[in-house]
Amino acid sequence: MASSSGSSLTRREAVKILGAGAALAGLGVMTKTARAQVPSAPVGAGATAQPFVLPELGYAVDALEPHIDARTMEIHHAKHHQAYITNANKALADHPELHGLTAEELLANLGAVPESIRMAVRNNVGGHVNHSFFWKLLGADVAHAPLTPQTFGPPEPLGDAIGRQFGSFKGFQTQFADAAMKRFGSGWAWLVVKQGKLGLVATANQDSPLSEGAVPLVGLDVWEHAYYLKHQNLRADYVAAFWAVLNWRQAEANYRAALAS
Ligand code: MN3
Repeated sequence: MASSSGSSLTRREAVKILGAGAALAGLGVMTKTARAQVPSAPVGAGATAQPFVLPELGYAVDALEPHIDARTMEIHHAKHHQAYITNANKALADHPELHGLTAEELLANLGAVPESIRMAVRNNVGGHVNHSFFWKLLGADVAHAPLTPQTFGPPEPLGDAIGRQFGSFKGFQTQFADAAMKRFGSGWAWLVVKQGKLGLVATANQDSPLSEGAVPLVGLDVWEHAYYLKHQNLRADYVAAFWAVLNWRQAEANYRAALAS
């Protein structure tokens, strides 16, 4: 663990070093691509300290039935997410100079991560952050409510912002589903806020919107491991089911945090 190492830096020190682009040959941090000015990390999804550990789901694995099945949740959380965490910690183990950074800060400053571990950090820290975000966004308390705009429309001010940006809540749902369907292969569909404006993006693999300076508000894992046991090849069915388990209160909290940061 970094905290037991005499050579480890505090988070503040590490951020300062990454931001300053100082002479870091001895630490192995300095790269040609290190940015002169590292922006403060967008942390709308919360800050995750190292070493990374598997967060609790916050609800039973069968809580999202019938929309997302228990076996999928069990494997997705305990196996897939854990694997990202294990591999992320392994990649960072020999880089104590980075241990003071949160997962979100690493993703927001990938260019400053040593090239030898950059892809491992991008994929596995990304996987950890994305899945931690996803579990919180799903809600057992809304799983069995009827699919109506009245019960599922996002609360203000996010609901208002969605209406302004996408014309209507329905319009947003259509465009979000479209982004999720057009993401070829594995990846994620996102509702993000960037410089105060809402937008839709679809990322490949475990790439995070944080790496593009955007803060995720809603995200859907469209890797087959997220839906194949129940929905098989029918991604559209899974995307439709997502609306029944999406916890808009969490999305709203993400939005408020992003606007405040
Ligand atoms: Mn997944």
